[in-house]
Amino acid sequence: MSLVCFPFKTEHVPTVLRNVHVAAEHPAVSLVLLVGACRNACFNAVVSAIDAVNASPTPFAVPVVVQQQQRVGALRPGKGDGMNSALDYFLSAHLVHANALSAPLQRIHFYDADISSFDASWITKAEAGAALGYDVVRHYFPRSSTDAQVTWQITKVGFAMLWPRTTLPWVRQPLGGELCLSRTAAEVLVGDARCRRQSDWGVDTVYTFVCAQKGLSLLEVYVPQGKMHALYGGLGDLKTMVCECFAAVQSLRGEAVRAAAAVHQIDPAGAAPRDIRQKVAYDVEKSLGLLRANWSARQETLLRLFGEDVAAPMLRARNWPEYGFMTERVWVAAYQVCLREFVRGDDDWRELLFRLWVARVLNYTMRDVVRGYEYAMQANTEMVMKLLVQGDEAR
Ligand code: GDX
Repeated sequence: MSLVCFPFKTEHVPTVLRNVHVAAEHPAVSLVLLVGACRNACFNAVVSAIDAVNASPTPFAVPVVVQQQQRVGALRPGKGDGMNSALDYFLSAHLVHANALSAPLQRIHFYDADISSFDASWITKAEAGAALGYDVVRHYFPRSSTDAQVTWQITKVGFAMLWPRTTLPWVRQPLGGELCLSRTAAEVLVGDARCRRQSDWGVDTVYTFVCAQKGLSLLEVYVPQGKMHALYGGLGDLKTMVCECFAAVQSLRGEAVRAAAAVHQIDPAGAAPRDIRQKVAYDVEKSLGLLRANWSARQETLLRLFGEDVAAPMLRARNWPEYGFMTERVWVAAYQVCLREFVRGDDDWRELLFRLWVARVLNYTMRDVVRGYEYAMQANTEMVMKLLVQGDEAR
Protein backbone atom coordinates (compact mmCIF):
# COMPACT_ATOMS: atom_id res chain seq x y z
CA MET A 1 0.00 0.00 0.00
CA SER A 2 1.15 3.52 -0.74
CA LEU A 3 1.43 7.00 0.67
CA VAL A 4 0.88 10.02 -1.57
CA CYS A 5 2.69 13.19 -0.55
CA PHE A 6 1.98 16.71 -1.78
CA PRO A 7 4.66 19.19 -0.70
CA PHE A 8 3.15 22.70 -0.67
CA LYS A 9 4.01 26.28 0.16
CA THR A 10 1.56 28.84 -1.20
CA GLU A 11 -0.94 27.26 -3.57
CA HIS A 12 -4.54 27.60 -4.76
CA VAL A 13 -6.34 25.71 -1.97
CA PRO A 14 -9.23 24.29 -4.10
CA THR A 15 -6.65 22.74 -6.48
CA VAL A 16 -4.77 21.20 -3.55
CA LEU A 17 -8.01 19.86 -2.08
CA ARG A 18 -9.10 18.41 -5.44
CA ASN A 19 -5.76 16.59 -5.70
CA VAL A 20 -6.09 15.24 -2.15
CA HIS A 21 -9.50 13.81 -3.07
CA VAL A 22 -8.02 12.12 -6.17
CA ALA A 23 -5.26 10.53 -4.07
CA ALA A 24 -7.46 9.54 -1.12
CA GLU A 25 -9.96 7.82 -3.42
CA HIS A 26 -7.33 5.76 -5.25
CA PRO A 27 -7.49 2.05 -4.31
CA ALA A 28 -3.69 1.78 -3.94
CA VAL A 29 -3.45 4.66 -1.48
CA SER A 30 -3.61 4.15 2.31
CA LEU A 31 -2.42 7.57 3.48
CA VAL A 32 -2.19 11.10 2.09
CA LEU A 33 0.41 13.46 3.51
CA LEU A 34 0.53 17.21 2.89
CA VAL A 35 3.86 18.70 3.92
CA GLY A 36 3.66 22.47 4.26
CA ALA A 37 6.67 24.76 4.13
CA CYS A 38 5.43 26.83 7.09
CA ARG A 39 2.28 27.78 8.95
CA ASN A 40 1.17 30.46 6.50
CA ALA A 41 -2.35 31.36 5.38
CA CYS A 42 -2.34 28.57 2.79
CA PHE A 43 -1.34 26.01 5.44
CA ASN A 44 -4.18 27.11 7.75
CA ALA A 45 -6.68 27.09 4.89
CA VAL A 46 -5.62 23.56 3.87
CA VAL A 47 -5.98 22.32 7.48
CA SER A 48 -9.48 23.87 7.71
CA ALA A 49 -10.53 22.39 4.38
CA ILE A 50 -9.34 18.89 5.35
CA ASP A 51 -11.04 19.15 8.78
CA ALA A 52 -14.28 20.23 7.08
CA VAL A 53 -14.26 17.17 4.81
CA ASN A 54 -13.54 14.85 7.74
CA ALA A 55 -16.41 16.39 9.72
CA SER A 56 -18.81 16.02 6.77
CA PRO A 57 -21.09 13.02 6.03
CA THR A 58 -18.51 11.90 3.41
CA PRO A 59 -15.12 12.01 5.13
CA PHE A 60 -11.91 10.83 3.47
CA ALA A 61 -11.65 7.06 3.30
CA VAL A 62 -7.99 7.10 4.40
CA PRO A 63 -6.06 9.26 6.89
CA VAL A 64 -5.11 12.67 5.45
CA VAL A 65 -2.33 14.30 7.47
CA VAL A 66 -1.20 17.92 7.19
CA GLN A 67 2.24 18.59 8.69
CA GLN A 68 4.76 21.37 8.71
CA GLN A 69 8.10 20.25 7.32
CA GLN A 70 10.94 19.45 9.72
CA ARG A 71 14.34 21.08 9.52
CA VAL A 72 16.38 18.20 8.11
CA GLY A 73 19.00 19.78 5.87
CA ALA A 74 21.73 22.36 6.02
CA LEU A 75 20.93 24.67 3.08
CA ARG A 76 18.01 27.09 2.51
CA PRO A 77 14.92 25.46 4.07
CA GLY A 78 12.82 24.64 1.01
CA LYS A 79 11.24 21.79 -0.90
CA GLY A 80 14.12 19.49 0.04
CA ASP A 81 13.22 19.68 3.72
CA GLY A 82 9.62 18.98 2.69
CA MET A 83 10.52 15.85 0.73
CA ASN A 84 12.97 14.57 3.32
CA SER A 85 10.39 15.09 6.09
CA ALA A 86 7.90 13.11 4.02
CA LEU A 87 10.34 10.20 3.60
CA ASP A 88 10.81 10.05 7.38
CA TYR A 89 7.06 10.08 7.93
CA PHE A 90 6.57 7.35 5.31
CA LEU A 91 9.07 4.96 6.90
CA SER A 92 7.38 5.03 10.32
CA ALA A 93 3.75 5.70 9.31
CA HIS A 94 2.65 2.16 10.25
CA LEU A 95 3.68 2.87 13.86
CA VAL A 96 1.81 6.20 14.01
CA HIS A 97 -1.30 4.88 12.24
CA ALA A 98 -1.32 1.35 13.66
CA ASN A 99 -5.15 1.21 13.46
CA ALA A 100 -5.34 2.12 9.78
CA LEU A 101 -2.14 0.41 8.55
CA SER A 102 -1.55 -3.26 9.30
CA ALA A 103 1.97 -3.31 7.76
CA PRO A 104 4.72 -0.91 6.72
CA LEU A 105 3.80 1.13 3.63
CA GLN A 106 5.48 -0.10 0.45
CA ARG A 107 5.62 3.02 -1.76
CA ILE A 108 5.68 6.77 -1.54
CA HIS A 109 4.50 9.02 -4.37
CA PHE A 110 5.35 12.71 -4.67
CA TYR A 111 3.24 15.15 -6.71
CA ASP A 112 3.43 18.93 -6.86
CA ALA A 113 0.30 20.20 -5.11
CA ASP A 114 -0.56 22.72 -7.87
CA ILE A 115 -1.16 20.32 -10.78
CA SER A 116 -4.61 21.05 -12.17
CA SER A 117 -4.40 18.11 -14.64
CA PHE A 118 -3.74 15.60 -11.84
CA ASP A 119 -5.98 12.54 -11.89
CA ALA A 120 -6.00 8.90 -10.77
CA SER A 121 -4.04 7.79 -13.86
CA TRP A 122 -0.85 9.43 -12.51
CA ILE A 123 -0.99 7.15 -9.47
CA THR A 124 -2.14 4.09 -11.44
CA LYS A 125 0.73 4.37 -13.94
CA ALA A 126 3.31 4.70 -11.20
CA GLU A 127 1.81 1.79 -9.26
CA ALA A 128 1.86 -0.41 -12.37
CA GLY A 129 5.54 0.39 -12.92
CA ALA A 130 6.40 -0.23 -9.30
CA ALA A 131 4.52 -3.54 -9.42
CA LEU A 132 6.89 -4.60 -12.22
CA GLY A 133 9.70 -4.28 -9.69
CA TYR A 134 11.20 -0.88 -10.51
CA ASP A 135 12.68 0.88 -7.48
CA VAL A 136 11.82 4.32 -8.88
CA VAL A 137 9.07 5.36 -11.28
CA ARG A 138 9.26 8.92 -12.59
CA HIS A 139 6.55 10.68 -14.56
CA TYR A 140 7.43 12.63 -17.66
CA PHE A 141 5.21 14.62 -19.95
CA PRO A 142 5.25 16.94 -22.95
CA ARG A 143 6.49 20.43 -22.13
CA SER A 144 6.49 23.73 -23.95
CA SER A 145 9.73 24.35 -25.88
CA THR A 146 10.42 27.42 -23.71
CA ASP A 147 9.72 25.54 -20.46
CA ALA A 148 12.20 23.24 -18.63
CA GLN A 149 15.18 25.50 -19.24
CA VAL A 150 16.62 24.75 -15.79
CA THR A 151 16.42 21.07 -16.72
CA TRP A 152 18.02 21.46 -20.17
CA GLN A 153 20.63 24.16 -19.65
CA ILE A 154 21.64 23.35 -16.07
CA THR A 155 20.92 19.74 -15.15
CA LYS A 156 21.13 17.91 -18.46
CA VAL A 157 24.24 19.81 -19.55
CA GLY A 158 25.89 19.12 -16.17
CA PHE A 159 24.94 15.43 -16.15
CA ALA A 160 26.17 14.97 -19.75
CA MET A 161 29.43 16.80 -19.10
CA LEU A 162 30.27 15.09 -15.82
CA TRP A 163 28.82 11.59 -16.24
CA PRO A 164 28.51 11.01 -20.01
CA ARG A 165 28.62 7.22 -19.86
CA THR A 166 25.89 6.78 -17.27
CA THR A 167 22.10 6.79 -17.39
CA LEU A 168 22.00 10.29 -15.86
CA PRO A 169 21.92 12.39 -19.08
CA TRP A 170 19.13 10.16 -20.40
CA VAL A 171 16.69 10.78 -17.56
CA ARG A 172 13.88 12.63 -19.32
CA GLN A 173 12.91 15.03 -16.54
CA PRO A 174 15.60 14.75 -13.87
CA LEU A 175 14.09 17.65 -11.86
CA GLY A 176 10.52 16.38 -12.05
CA GLY A 177 8.61 16.59 -8.79
CA GLU A 178 6.34 13.65 -9.73
CA LEU A 179 7.76 10.27 -8.84
CA CYS A 180 7.14 7.07 -6.90
CA LEU A 181 9.76 5.38 -4.71
CA SER A 182 9.73 1.84 -3.36
CA ARG A 183 10.43 1.42 0.34
CA THR A 184 13.95 0.25 -0.57
CA ALA A 185 14.56 3.42 -2.61
CA ALA A 186 13.21 5.61 0.21
CA GLU A 187 15.56 3.88 2.68
CA VAL A 188 18.50 4.51 0.35
CA LEU A 189 17.67 8.23 0.12
CA VAL A 190 17.07 8.59 3.88
CA GLY A 191 20.41 6.88 4.52
CA ASP A 192 22.33 9.22 2.23
CA ALA A 193 23.91 12.30 3.84
CA ARG A 194 23.89 14.24 0.53
CA CYS A 195 20.11 13.88 0.21
CA ARG A 196 19.51 14.82 3.84
CA ARG A 197 21.58 17.98 3.52
CA GLN A 198 19.80 19.17 0.35
CA SER A 199 16.94 21.15 1.84
CA ASP A 200 16.50 23.48 -1.16
CA TRP A 201 15.49 23.16 -4.86
CA GLY A 202 18.60 21.01 -5.41
CA VAL A 203 16.80 18.06 -3.82
CA ASP A 204 15.46 16.74 -7.15
CA THR A 205 18.96 16.78 -8.69
CA VAL A 206 20.46 14.94 -5.73
CA TYR A 207 17.68 12.34 -5.49
CA THR A 208 18.06 11.61 -9.22
CA PHE A 209 21.83 11.40 -8.91
CA VAL A 210 21.86 9.16 -5.83
CA CYS A 211 19.28 6.78 -7.31
CA ALA A 212 21.53 6.33 -10.38
CA GLN A 213 24.75 6.08 -8.38
CA LYS A 214 23.26 3.44 -6.07
CA GLY A 215 22.05 1.45 -9.08
CA LEU A 216 18.31 1.71 -8.36
CA SER A 217 16.19 0.63 -11.32
CA LEU A 218 14.21 3.39 -13.01
CA LEU A 219 11.10 3.43 -15.18
CA GLU A 220 9.92 6.70 -16.70
CA VAL A 221 6.21 6.70 -17.48
CA TYR A 222 4.64 9.09 -19.94
CA VAL A 223 1.67 11.27 -18.97
CA PRO A 224 0.22 12.44 -22.31
CA GLN A 225 -2.04 15.16 -20.90
CA GLY A 226 0.96 16.99 -19.47
CA LYS A 227 1.31 18.93 -16.24
CA MET A 228 -0.94 21.96 -16.08
CA HIS A 229 0.17 24.06 -13.16
CA ALA A 230 0.84 27.62 -12.01
CA LEU A 231 3.42 29.03 -14.47
CA TYR A 232 6.05 31.66 -13.82
CA GLY A 233 6.22 35.14 -15.37
CA GLY A 234 9.71 36.27 -16.34
CA LEU A 235 12.83 34.14 -16.02
CA GLY A 236 13.52 36.16 -12.84
CA ASP A 237 11.11 33.87 -10.95
CA LEU A 238 13.57 31.03 -11.53
CA LYS A 239 16.69 32.70 -10.13
CA THR A 240 16.79 30.74 -6.88
CA MET A 241 16.03 27.48 -8.66
CA VAL A 242 18.78 28.06 -11.27
CA CYS A 243 21.40 28.75 -8.59
CA GLU A 244 20.35 25.92 -6.28
CA CYS A 245 20.08 23.33 -9.05
CA PHE A 246 23.47 24.38 -10.43
CA ALA A 247 25.05 24.29 -6.95
CA ALA A 248 23.65 20.78 -6.47
CA VAL A 249 25.35 19.55 -9.67
CA GLN A 250 28.54 21.35 -8.65
CA SER A 251 28.51 19.70 -5.21
CA LEU A 252 28.45 16.27 -6.86
CA ARG A 253 31.11 16.86 -9.50
CA GLY A 254 33.82 14.77 -7.82
CA GLU A 255 31.56 11.73 -7.51
CA ALA A 256 31.98 8.57 -9.54
CA VAL A 257 29.02 6.78 -11.12
CA ARG A 258 29.51 3.36 -12.67
CA ALA A 259 28.69 3.33 -16.39
CA ALA A 260 25.16 2.05 -17.04
CA ALA A 261 24.98 0.43 -13.59
CA ALA A 262 21.22 0.81 -13.30
CA VAL A 263 18.31 -0.54 -15.31
CA HIS A 264 16.57 2.40 -16.98
CA GLN A 265 13.48 1.99 -19.18
CA ILE A 266 11.52 4.79 -20.80
CA ASP A 267 7.89 4.52 -21.81
CA PRO A 268 7.75 6.03 -25.36
CA ALA A 269 6.43 9.58 -25.67
CA GLY A 270 3.45 10.60 -27.80
CA ALA A 271 3.01 13.78 -29.83
CA ALA A 272 2.79 16.92 -27.71
CA PRO A 273 -0.74 18.38 -27.62
CA ARG A 274 -1.31 21.60 -29.57
CA ASP A 275 -1.73 23.87 -26.54
CA ILE A 276 1.64 22.73 -25.15
CA ARG A 277 3.36 23.12 -28.56
CA GLN A 278 2.05 26.66 -28.81
CA LYS A 279 2.65 27.78 -25.23
CA VAL A 280 5.34 30.38 -24.52
CA ALA A 281 6.39 29.53 -20.97
CA TYR A 282 8.02 32.82 -19.98
CA ASP A 283 7.71 36.53 -20.65
CA VAL A 284 10.48 37.31 -23.17
CA GLU A 285 10.24 41.11 -22.96
CA LYS A 286 10.43 41.11 -19.16
CA SER A 287 13.40 38.73 -19.29
CA LEU A 288 15.44 40.96 -21.64
CA GLY A 289 15.67 43.55 -18.87
CA LEU A 290 17.30 41.00 -16.54
CA LEU A 291 20.55 41.18 -18.54
CA ARG A 292 20.94 44.80 -17.47
CA ALA A 293 19.91 44.47 -13.82
CA ASN A 294 21.87 44.06 -10.56
CA TRP A 295 25.41 44.53 -11.88
CA SER A 296 28.25 45.27 -9.43
CA ALA A 297 31.91 46.15 -9.89
CA ARG A 298 32.91 42.77 -8.46
CA GLN A 299 30.81 40.90 -11.01
CA GLU A 300 32.68 42.75 -13.73
CA THR A 301 35.93 41.50 -12.18
CA LEU A 302 34.61 37.94 -11.94
CA LEU A 303 33.86 38.05 -15.66
CA ARG A 304 37.62 38.01 -16.28
CA LEU A 305 37.57 34.32 -15.31
CA PHE A 306 35.67 33.67 -18.55
CA GLY A 307 36.93 33.96 -22.11
CA GLU A 308 36.64 37.24 -24.04
CA ASP A 309 33.75 35.69 -26.02
CA VAL A 310 31.71 35.75 -22.79
CA ALA A 311 33.17 38.70 -20.89
CA ALA A 312 32.95 41.35 -23.64
CA PRO A 313 29.31 40.79 -24.72
CA MET A 314 28.18 40.33 -21.10
CA LEU A 315 29.67 43.71 -20.26
CA ARG A 316 27.92 45.25 -23.27
CA ALA A 317 24.66 43.68 -22.05
CA ARG A 318 24.73 46.15 -19.14
CA ASN A 319 23.56 48.73 -21.69
CA TRP A 320 21.82 46.71 -24.38
CA PRO A 321 20.38 43.17 -24.03
CA GLU A 322 22.89 41.08 -25.99
CA TYR A 323 22.40 37.31 -26.06
CA GLY A 324 23.35 36.22 -29.61
CA PHE A 325 26.84 35.28 -28.39
CA MET A 326 25.57 32.65 -25.94
CA THR A 327 25.56 29.70 -28.33
CA GLU A 328 25.70 26.14 -27.01
CA ARG A 329 29.48 26.09 -27.41
CA VAL A 330 29.94 29.31 -25.44
CA TRP A 331 27.46 28.18 -22.77
CA VAL A 332 29.29 24.88 -22.28
CA ALA A 333 32.61 26.72 -21.84
CA ALA A 334 31.02 29.21 -19.41
CA TYR A 335 29.40 26.31 -17.51
CA GLN A 336 32.81 24.71 -17.02
CA VAL A 337 34.19 27.93 -15.53
CA CYS A 338 31.18 28.12 -13.20
CA LEU A 339 31.69 24.49 -12.13
CA ARG A 340 35.18 25.44 -10.98
CA GLU A 341 34.54 28.90 -9.57
CA PHE A 342 30.89 29.38 -8.53
CA VAL A 343 30.37 30.02 -4.81
CA ARG A 344 26.89 29.09 -3.60
CA GLY A 345 26.45 31.74 -0.91
CA ASP A 346 28.05 34.58 -2.87
CA ASP A 347 25.45 37.04 -4.20
CA ASP A 348 27.69 38.31 -6.99
CA TRP A 349 28.25 34.79 -8.25
CA ARG A 350 24.53 34.03 -8.07
CA GLU A 351 23.71 37.15 -10.10
CA LEU A 352 26.37 36.32 -12.66
CA LEU A 353 25.43 32.66 -13.08
CA PHE A 354 21.78 33.62 -13.36
CA ARG A 355 22.51 36.28 -16.00
CA LEU A 356 24.65 33.88 -18.05
CA TRP A 357 21.76 31.43 -17.97
CA VAL A 358 19.29 34.16 -19.02
CA ALA A 359 21.51 34.96 -22.01
CA ARG A 360 21.60 31.25 -22.89
CA VAL A 361 17.80 30.85 -22.65
CA LEU A 362 17.22 33.97 -24.75
CA ASN A 363 19.71 32.76 -27.37
CA TYR A 364 17.95 29.38 -27.54
CA THR A 365 14.54 31.06 -27.73
CA MET A 366 15.46 33.47 -30.52
CA ARG A 367 17.55 31.01 -32.52
CA ASP A 368 15.84 27.63 -32.05
CA VAL A 369 12.35 28.13 -30.62
CA VAL A 370 11.39 30.54 -33.42
CA ARG A 371 12.01 27.72 -35.94
CA GLY A 372 9.22 25.57 -34.51
CA TYR A 373 8.51 23.07 -31.74
CA GLU A 374 10.28 20.03 -33.23
CA TYR A 375 13.33 22.05 -34.22
CA ALA A 376 13.70 23.47 -30.71
CA MET A 377 13.28 20.15 -28.93
CA GLN A 378 15.78 18.58 -31.31
CA ALA A 379 18.26 21.38 -30.57
CA ASN A 380 18.00 20.61 -26.84
CA THR A 381 18.60 16.91 -27.45
CA GLU A 382 21.51 17.54 -29.82
CA MET A 383 23.19 19.84 -27.31
CA VAL A 384 23.23 16.97 -24.80
CA MET A 385 24.27 14.38 -27.42
CA LYS A 386 27.22 16.52 -28.52
CA LEU A 387 28.44 16.67 -24.92
CA LEU A 388 28.21 12.88 -24.62
CA VAL A 389 30.30 12.43 -27.76
CA GLN A 390 32.85 15.02 -26.62
CA GLY A 391 33.04 13.35 -23.18
CA ASP A 392 33.77 10.06 -24.92
CA GLU A 393 36.35 11.57 -27.27
CA ALA A 394 38.11 13.20 -24.31
CA ARG A 395 38.73 9.74 -22.79
N1 GDX B 1 6.99 21.68 1.68
C1 GDX B 1 7.41 22.58 0.80
N2 GDX B 1 8.41 23.44 1.16
N3 GDX B 1 6.88 22.62 -0.42
C2 GDX B 1 7.33 23.54 -1.30
C3 GDX B 1 8.34 24.47 -0.98
C4 GDX B 1 8.89 24.41 0.34
O1 GDX B 1 9.76 25.19 0.73
N4 GDX B 1 8.56 25.25 -2.06
C5 GDX B 1 7.72 24.83 -3.02
N5 GDX B 1 6.97 23.80 -2.56
C6 GDX B 1 5.95 23.03 -3.27
C7 GDX B 1 4.98 23.88 -4.07
O2 GDX B 1 3.91 24.36 -3.31
C8 GDX B 1 4.54 22.88 -5.13
O3 GDX B 1 3.57 22.02 -4.67
C9 GDX B 1 5.82 22.09 -5.38
O4 GDX B 1 6.62 22.23 -4.22
C10 GDX B 1 6.60 22.60 -6.59
O5 GDX B 1 6.82 23.98 -6.44
P1 GDX B 1 6.56 25.02 -7.64
O6 GDX B 1 6.84 26.36 -7.12
O7 GDX B 1 5.24 24.72 -8.27
O8 GDX B 1 7.75 24.57 -8.57
P2 GDX B 1 7.86 24.56 -10.13
O9 GDX B 1 8.46 25.83 -10.58
O10 GDX B 1 6.61 24.10 -10.77
O11 GDX B 1 8.95 23.41 -10.24
C11 GDX B 1 8.55 22.09 -10.02
O12 GDX B 1 8.80 21.37 -11.16
C12 GDX B 1 10.16 21.36 -11.49
C13 GDX B 1 10.29 20.62 -12.78
O13 GDX B 1 9.51 19.66 -12.97
O14 GDX B 1 11.14 21.00 -13.61
C14 GDX B 1 9.27 21.52 -8.79
O15 GDX B 1 8.77 20.23 -8.46
C15 GDX B 1 10.72 21.43 -9.04
O16 GDX B 1 11.34 20.76 -7.97
C16 GDX B 1 10.94 20.71 -10.35
O17 GDX B 1 12.29 20.80 -10.61
